[in-house]
Amino acid sequence: MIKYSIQIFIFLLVSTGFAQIDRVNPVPQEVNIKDSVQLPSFFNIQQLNTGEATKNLISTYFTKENTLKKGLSIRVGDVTNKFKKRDLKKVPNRPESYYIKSTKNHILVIGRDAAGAYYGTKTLITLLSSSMRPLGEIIDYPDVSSRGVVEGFYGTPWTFENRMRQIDFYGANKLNTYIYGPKDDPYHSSPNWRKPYPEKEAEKLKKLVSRANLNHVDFVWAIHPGKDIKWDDKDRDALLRKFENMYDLGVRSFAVFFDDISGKGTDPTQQASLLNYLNDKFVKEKEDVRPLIMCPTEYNKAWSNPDRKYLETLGEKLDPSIEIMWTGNTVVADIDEATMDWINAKIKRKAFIWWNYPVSDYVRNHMLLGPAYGNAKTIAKDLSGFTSNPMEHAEASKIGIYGVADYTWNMEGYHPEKTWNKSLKDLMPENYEALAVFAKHNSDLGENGHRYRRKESVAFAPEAKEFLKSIKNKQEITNLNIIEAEFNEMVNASEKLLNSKDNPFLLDEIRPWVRQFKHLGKAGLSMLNMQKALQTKNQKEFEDNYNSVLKIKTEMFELDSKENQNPYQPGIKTSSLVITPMIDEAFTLLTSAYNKEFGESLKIESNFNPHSLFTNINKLKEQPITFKNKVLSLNPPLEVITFEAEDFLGFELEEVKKLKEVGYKLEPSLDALTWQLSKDGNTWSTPATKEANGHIKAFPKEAVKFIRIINATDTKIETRIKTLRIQF
Ligand code: LTM
Repeated sequence: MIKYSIQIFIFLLVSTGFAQIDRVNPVPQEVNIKDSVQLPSFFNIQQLNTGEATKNLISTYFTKENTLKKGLSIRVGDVTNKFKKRDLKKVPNRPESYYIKSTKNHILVIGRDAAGAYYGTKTLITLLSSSMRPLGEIIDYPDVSSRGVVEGFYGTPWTFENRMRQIDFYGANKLNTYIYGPKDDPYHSSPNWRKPYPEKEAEKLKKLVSRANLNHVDFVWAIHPGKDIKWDDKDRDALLRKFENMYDLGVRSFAVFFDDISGKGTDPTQQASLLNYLNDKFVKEKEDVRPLIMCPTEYNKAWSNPDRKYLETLGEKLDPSIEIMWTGNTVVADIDEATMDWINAKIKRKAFIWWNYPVSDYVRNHMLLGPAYGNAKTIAKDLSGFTSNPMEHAEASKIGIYGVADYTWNMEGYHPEKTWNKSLKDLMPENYEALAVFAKHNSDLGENGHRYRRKESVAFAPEAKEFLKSIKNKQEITNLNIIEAEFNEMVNASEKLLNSKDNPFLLDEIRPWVRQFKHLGKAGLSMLNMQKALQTKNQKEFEDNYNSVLKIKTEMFELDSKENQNPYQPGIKTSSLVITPMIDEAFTLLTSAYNKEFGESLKIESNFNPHSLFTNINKLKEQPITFKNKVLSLNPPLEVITFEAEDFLGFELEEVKKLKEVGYKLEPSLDALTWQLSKDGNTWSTPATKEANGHIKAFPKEAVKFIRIINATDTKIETRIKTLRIQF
């Protein structure tokens, strides 16, 4: 018995040491740990010429209290320092790599360079955060050279505090690139890109750059001048001057974005010549500025026009040192080998990936909290960088970014779900189980114009299907307990999160969605009670629960109408792939069954939208529309839309109907498109219009079935659609 207990004790000691390895993110390339020993109380740490960032990192763990000459010897350095030849040989010959050797008597951390020593130290500190210390070796290096985030979304840019926390998070997870390019920063885009930042903003950017340096993160400042750039010396000098301003704030990496623009700014020859000029007159002259990055106008395959030879022109004319960004086969896409082969051949270099995940600027009523998955594990050698475009919710985006850190460091060893679990523990160490319940049911985007979807409620989906099938076929429900447990879990997890003090930054962002999720769990429980009451033929019980579902639905509607009100996708949607439709469908089925059985006529609420989009423009065919409070509207796309002659966009109504008002608004403010109305889709009339605050309105007198705006001219119109709506 004693022998058995000792064995368990030894096993626990060793496994505690091993468990620390699992905490290291990203997963190291090669780990040879065979044993572990008790963590000593004192260390004798020597830092050999490895730079400011490592020094700072060391001071976070090794303090006066645990440092002593007689302590365990730890030597941290890079390959230029004095180490034994056989140890130096173990350091991979690649940038940012490191080697850790941990023996009973000492520990070595050797980086290939300053970044490698920094990452090695980071790993070491994680290994030392337990009562046991592993013995063995770690040989590690990143697969992708530029790894990180492009803050490139539309919507409210991250705050200074958000960004400081992000940069620390990148350092902690071995991401080395942060591209600053929020679409709605007026000094990044038109027309203010020409002006320097106001003093207060400049001061903040300066602090961000220093913080990035302390985390071995390359702070890349991007400019977006294409909406109104003139290809003349004046604007070229304005751009150079702006780069000089940013250089003075400490920025040493720059990008120029030409995405989502129309008109003169899209010319590839002019773009290449501007970039080459900046390369010659700025990058080369400064000597300490890293290679430029550019985002092309045709940044995905679906949008590339073979006749125009835009990408080929960039490929030929742009200096080979300049990186070119790429989002894949479409705007929002996962990347595979064929994607890389196609683009790399055109641009004559390795593309720099701009992955549009977990960005939610085109589905703003959703939270995207699932695992980061879908990209091929074999493309490391084909790309020059990989950055994730996040949500405007900085803290919540860390779930996806944590996955990107692991994927880009060690593609072969990447397991999305495993890393997702680790990320939840990292973000909410106390309440990660509650966070997991919330996150697993809040990962899909709902219907969207980009047709990009994510898995959601994966384990629960078959149960939901089975449940609905049983109700439909009036069979016994065999998985009632499982369904009930899930709804209870939703309510309990929400309560835990709403009362949690664990990561207030995250809670502030997700709170309205958690409240909605709790309502949904409760609606589910009341729906189950309807089912039970129907079985026992208890009419009162059924109607009480029916009313309870309606009451909760009203609360959900109010939350959806008050919180997160933006002009694009306002509101709060939760669990929209599996659980919400399941509860809605079950509610309808149970109410009809009840009405039939008891001869009642309880109303069956339905959010069904009987109207549809009516367009011949490919880019818009999947664009969602919303029907709410007697208003039918297009969820406006963010990108520039081209209306060729005769191209149209509008709605087809369920039946011929009388309308109060129709209106559209374009950016720039144009009345170039013409309203047309029709009863049958063949014969069209043009109503009189009125302009009000940039909206082109009409007040149809006749009832109609088709309503559209059309390019009735013979030249193409490139524009952004801000609003398209009809009011009944
Ligand atoms: O993706 C690129 C290159 N540009 C924009 C982004 O700013 C935006 O965040 C994403 C997602 O909506 N789509 C874009 O077109």
